[in-house]
Amino acid sequence: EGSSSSGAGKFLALFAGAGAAELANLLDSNPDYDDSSYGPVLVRLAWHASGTYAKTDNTGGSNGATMRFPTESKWSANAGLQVARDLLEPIKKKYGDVLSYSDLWSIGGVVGVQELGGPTIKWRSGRIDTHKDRTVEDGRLPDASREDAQYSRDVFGRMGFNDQELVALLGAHALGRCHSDRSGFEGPWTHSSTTFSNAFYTHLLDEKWDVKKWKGPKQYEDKATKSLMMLPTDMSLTRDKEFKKWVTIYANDEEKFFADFAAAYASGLAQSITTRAV
Ligand code: CCH
Repeated sequence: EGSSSSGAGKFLALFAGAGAAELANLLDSNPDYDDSSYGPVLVRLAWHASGTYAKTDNTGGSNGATMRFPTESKWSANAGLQVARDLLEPIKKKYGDVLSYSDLWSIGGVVGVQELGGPTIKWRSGRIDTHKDRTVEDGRLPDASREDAQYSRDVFGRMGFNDQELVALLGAHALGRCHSDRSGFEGPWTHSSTTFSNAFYTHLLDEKWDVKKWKGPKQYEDKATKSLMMLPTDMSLTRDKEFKKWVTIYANDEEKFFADFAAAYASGLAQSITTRAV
């Protein structure tokens, strides 16, 4: 990987040693947090920093770290991500001369996936923190209450992802949980929310899903245990023929899921640097 003038090459060298271990150590630094890992919320931070990308005009994306500014950090979609940004702050303090927030947040997601048993993700550096004027308009991150497949296809299409990549990326919901005080939704997708696996797809296909009866926003719960959840956007994957084809492939072949997830996540984290000069 060619290093840029940002000093990222130096960081990569550091990161391969002490930095990587320090970042990894942060993940289980608080046994009282959720299911005792910050991994899932780091994976989400990296995704939300990147998921604003629009391929047509190269706006948004991980390059720039505009979520540092209140305009973007206060979007309802980003509720709860302060936890992840604060967690990474000591690393920024220590390595800040060679490490931008945008590189740090993206590598946080990579370390999160890897430390929780997921595939190795190719990561590249070179993101530069930009001005708050580069913040894009709210509404680019997907709205979980939308159940029509075309909505998700359009949002991920704007980022440059096809159906297969969209379905592969959604498999990250094997990790972590919804928090009623963040998104309004509640609960985990799998019984092992700190293990990266293809369980999101196997549950989607194997469980029977009912609309949860509660005062909160519409979400689904599994009939058998009532302890797992699916968002309306997640459920749309079983109702579209092309999406369901990929759900079935990934439910039956975890290795293929790992490979396809790694490729799509890596490209999502890098989109705005591969196409925009730094
Ligand atoms: Fe997600 N996600 N996500 N998600 N997400 C939530 C939590 C996580 C959507 C909505 C939500 C991706 C795609 C989508 C993670 C990774 C990815 C929550 C709960 C909502 C709502 C937030 C809360 O309450 O804390 C929607 C809608 C889409 C697309 O349609 C993609 C893509 C990824 C990564 C590749 C992870 C991880 C979490 C768990 C976070 C945690 O704190 O445990």
